[in-house]
Amino acid sequence: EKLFSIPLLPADYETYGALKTVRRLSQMKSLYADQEAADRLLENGDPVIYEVYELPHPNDETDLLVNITVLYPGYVGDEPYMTKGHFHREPDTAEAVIGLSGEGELLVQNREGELRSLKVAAGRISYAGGGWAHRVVNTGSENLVFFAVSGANIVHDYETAAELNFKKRQ
Ligand code: M6P
Ligand code: ZN
Repeated sequence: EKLFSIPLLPADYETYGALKTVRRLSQMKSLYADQEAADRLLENGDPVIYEVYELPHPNDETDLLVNITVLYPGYVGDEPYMTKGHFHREPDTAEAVIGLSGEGELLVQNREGELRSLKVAAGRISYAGGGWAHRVVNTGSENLVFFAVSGANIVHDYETAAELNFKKRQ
């Protein structure tokens, strides 16, 4: 449906038919610096790191991707939980992150290796223009819930972003 008005809440997204993707530690283990700490966590289960709620949409350049993500609080060693992080494949378009609750950072790194950190909090917008790989880190002790908007025709490039190894610096 190309016209809608719904609350910015995961439950309302689900009622509206959102696809929920659950990301567990085992699916992104190699991205964390402390592999032994990750192995220890995995011995006691496979923690959910984050959940993405994506409304059904056409992959059309005239539409927008309007996701809500719930990023849980926690650490792998001394590294806070984070999303996988990605570039957008060409055309490398922008993305905006609007905090709904909790606090964290939008970590971005470009292809020249420049690393920047932008604050994510309720009522703030953080904007990553094209060419910046982006990931969100939960630096707080509560769920970090954020809304992200990008072009609906983006293709996630996780491989190039993983090579950057962009991290929350302590
Ligand atoms: C935000 C957007 C999505 C992304 C999600 C999880 O909602 O950036 O496009 O899928 O975060 O991030 P990632 O794909 O890097 O795991
Ligand atoms: Zn993106």
